[in-house]
Amino acid sequence: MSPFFFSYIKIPLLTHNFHSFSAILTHIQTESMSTYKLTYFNFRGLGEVPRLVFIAAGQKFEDVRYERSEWPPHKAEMPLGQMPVLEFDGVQLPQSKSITRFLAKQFNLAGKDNFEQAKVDAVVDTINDLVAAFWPVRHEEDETKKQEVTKKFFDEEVPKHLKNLDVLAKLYGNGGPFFVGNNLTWADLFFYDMLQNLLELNGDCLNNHPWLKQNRAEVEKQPRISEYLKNRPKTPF
Ligand SMILES: N[C@@H](CCC(=O)N[C@@H](CS)C(=O)NCC(=O)O)C(=O)O
Repeated sequence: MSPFFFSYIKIPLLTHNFHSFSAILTHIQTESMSTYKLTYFNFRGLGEVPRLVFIAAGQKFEDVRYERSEWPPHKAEMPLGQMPVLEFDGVQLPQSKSITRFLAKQFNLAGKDNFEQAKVDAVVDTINDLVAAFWPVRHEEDETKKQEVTKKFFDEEVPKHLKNLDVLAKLYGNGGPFFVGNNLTWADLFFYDMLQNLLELNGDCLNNHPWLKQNRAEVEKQPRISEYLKNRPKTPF
């Protein structure tokens, strides 16, 4: 936007509601100039949900992806020696959930008000419980033990956590296809991505959860997401 645009539009502000209008202008100015760079490995992992937030919002961002072999010299560049890291207007922010929550708030994918945001967070924390239960499956190296923990996970853990998510969807979804308030939020994106890991191991795991299955279908249907899913790098996790 040219500087002329702002000097032109500021003239009537002197006689109108200066404070709110100038706040909007500041927001427009800041937003139009903001830059976003997300650095992570070249897989979905903890980087994919923030990527999906950018995509769903139609927000341009620099998607920097390191291969494992490229990582060691970059570790010291990151505040906590880990990724993902978001660089927002030149300042680094670590921690995947903090990054995603910030981006979701920036682009109105975090819930419309404070309480909706808390509902979204409750869904996110419930998905995190499922992620924590998945940890032993993901990290077991011994093939025989891996089969045992995987079976136990799908028999005992998954039904419990999916049931919890069904409960929250019923409480907060207003009868619609999204977890909170009839709108897509980052809770839907997080669930979409997490479930991909589970569905790759057991394609039937959502069969007793039609609402959750439909929720993923609705995410996939979002035009920008659907385009991105077709074109993103194919990675094992
Ligand atoms: N709590 C952090 C964990 C970050 C993390 O564990 N990142 C891993 C990749 S998934 C990493 O950077 N590993 C490389 C290293 O530690 O050198 C988050 O949620 O962002």
